[in-house]
Formats: sequence, C-alpha cells, structure tokens
Amino acid sequence: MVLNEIAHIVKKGERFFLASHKDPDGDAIGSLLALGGTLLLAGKEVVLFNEGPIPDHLSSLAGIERVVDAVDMKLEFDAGLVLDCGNLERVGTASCHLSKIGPLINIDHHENNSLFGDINLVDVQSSSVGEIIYRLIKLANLPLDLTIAENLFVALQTDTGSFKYDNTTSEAFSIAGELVGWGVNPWKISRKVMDEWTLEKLHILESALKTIELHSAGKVGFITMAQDTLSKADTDNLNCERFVDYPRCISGVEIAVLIREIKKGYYRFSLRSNDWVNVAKLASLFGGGGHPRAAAFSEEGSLDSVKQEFLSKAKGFLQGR
Ligand SMILES: [Mn+2]
Repeated sequence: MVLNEIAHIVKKGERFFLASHKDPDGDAIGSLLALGGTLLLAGKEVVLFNEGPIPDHLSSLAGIERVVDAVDMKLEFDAGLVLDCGNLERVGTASCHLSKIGPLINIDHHENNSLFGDINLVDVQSSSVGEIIYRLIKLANLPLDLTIAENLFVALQTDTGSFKYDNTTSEAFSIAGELVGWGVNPWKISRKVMDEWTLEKLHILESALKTIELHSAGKVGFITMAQDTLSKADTDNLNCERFVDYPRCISGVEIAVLIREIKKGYYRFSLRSNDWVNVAKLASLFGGGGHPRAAAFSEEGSLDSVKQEFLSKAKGFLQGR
C-alpha cells in the first residue's frame, strides 16, 4: 500500500522538502504546516514552501513563519512531498527544483491529478489532504500535538465547508472528532479561518450581491467582482472565494459561479455545483480542474464573451434534468 511506502520514507529520511499549491487555501496551508510540524517534532529537518500569497485568514496559523516562498537550490533532501496539487505546476516557481528531488511524493485528492510523482497517493475519497496526512501520522507513528491537530482541523474544516459539503464522510467526522479530542476548539478555528469578516469585506459583499444574475432557466447563477466596480478591494487578501455560496444557495441553481477580474480582461472562475453537474469536468474544458462539486479555471477576454462561452459549454452539462 502506497501510504505504507510513504510512512517508511518519512520515518527513515532526515531532510524533506514540502510544498503545496500557490494561492493556497486552508487545506494547502493546514496540511503543509501539520506535516512540517510532525516531522520537526520527530527531529527531522524540513523546508516548507508555498509561493503564496498567504491570505490574511491563514496568516496567523501556528508555524506559518516557517513557510518560505523562495528555494535554496544547494540544499539536498531525502524526499520531496507535494500536497494538494493536481499537477506539479500548481506549486509555482519551485516546480522545476522539485522535479529534481527524488523520490518525489505526490499526496492529493483531486480527481484529475496528473500523477506527476515517483510515488502517487491520490485518494479522491478523502475530504482533504489534511485527512490523508492524519492517516500518515498515525501509520508512521509520528508525534501529534495541539498545534498540529489545529492545523489538520483547519484543512478538514475548510475543504468540507465546515463539515457540510458532500465530501464530508463519516471518516472526516471521525478524524475531526479525534482532533477535538486533542484539544482543538472548532469555534476558535472557525472564527480564525472562516467566520471572522471585516466590515470592509461585508461592504464588498453588499456590492457583489447586486451583480448576481441567473441564466439557463435559473440553473446557473453568476456573482461578479469586476475591477471597475470593486477596484479598491484587495480581493485576494480578503478571501472572497466564499461569495460563490450566495448564488449557490438560490433555489433552482445547479451551477454557481464567482467571476473575479484578476486584471483587465483576465478572469478567474470559481465553480460550485449543488447536485449533479461535475464542475471539475466542466472546468477542464477551460484548462482548469478541481473536484466534482468545486472547481476553478482562468479565462481571457471581455466579460461578456467569457460569460457566453461558459454558458454555452455549461449547457451540455445541464441537459437531461
Ligand atoms: Mn484540498
């Protein structure tokens, strides 16, 4: 079993390079810090890489100061571990350096993972990479403390939308329960990483809500954050990703889309589905990817043209219902 093989490598080795995807979410940072934390506690050396930018809501997690965004090419490692990345490019600038580290271990749960590692542990049944890291810690008998438990909890809580998305399995609940047993306070973590907003962010939401529009007989809902309407908002740091939940909750909507204008004529689409559409497959038509119920891609053009193109491709996924 692959997890056994990885457990053996992390037990035996001394120096590890760990990385997770750029534009990180709670799973990318929580898993990175948790695996880094347990290996440090076991007396090993680690480099924790994330290209960033680290959003505000993740910037106070324990151990975040160890995360670097540049690589020292002279260092040598016993293994490289890449977390929560569907392909090696998701790591960003460190990807070419990482490809020279052997063995390269790919730990992920995205269904369109390109299996870029020498060892690939891609478990699409896992709610989060944090869940897989928890199993690795148990199997390898690595140390666990409250800080590591909190970082794992962040990974599970954010990737399951506070334990309500349909990736929330009994296994996810049972691991979360064990982490609470280690002293994790779910409300404290929730306030820290999910449910503590600034007044400024609420005002941005107020403007964004006015952009909601329905298409395809009410099955597609858009919420748009264009630069001219929301120009002052530092949308990355404010973590507006969850604004997509507002069109998603409208009765009859199957595909909800948050469209963010990253720069003039360049849009990031965050997709969610409620019931039957596999948005990972839909996003892959635009060179993106993700999970069946949550995916993303980027597209260039005018706002009208990118919306029209999306709606025409989405049509095929909505038929038959
Ligand atoms: Mn994840």
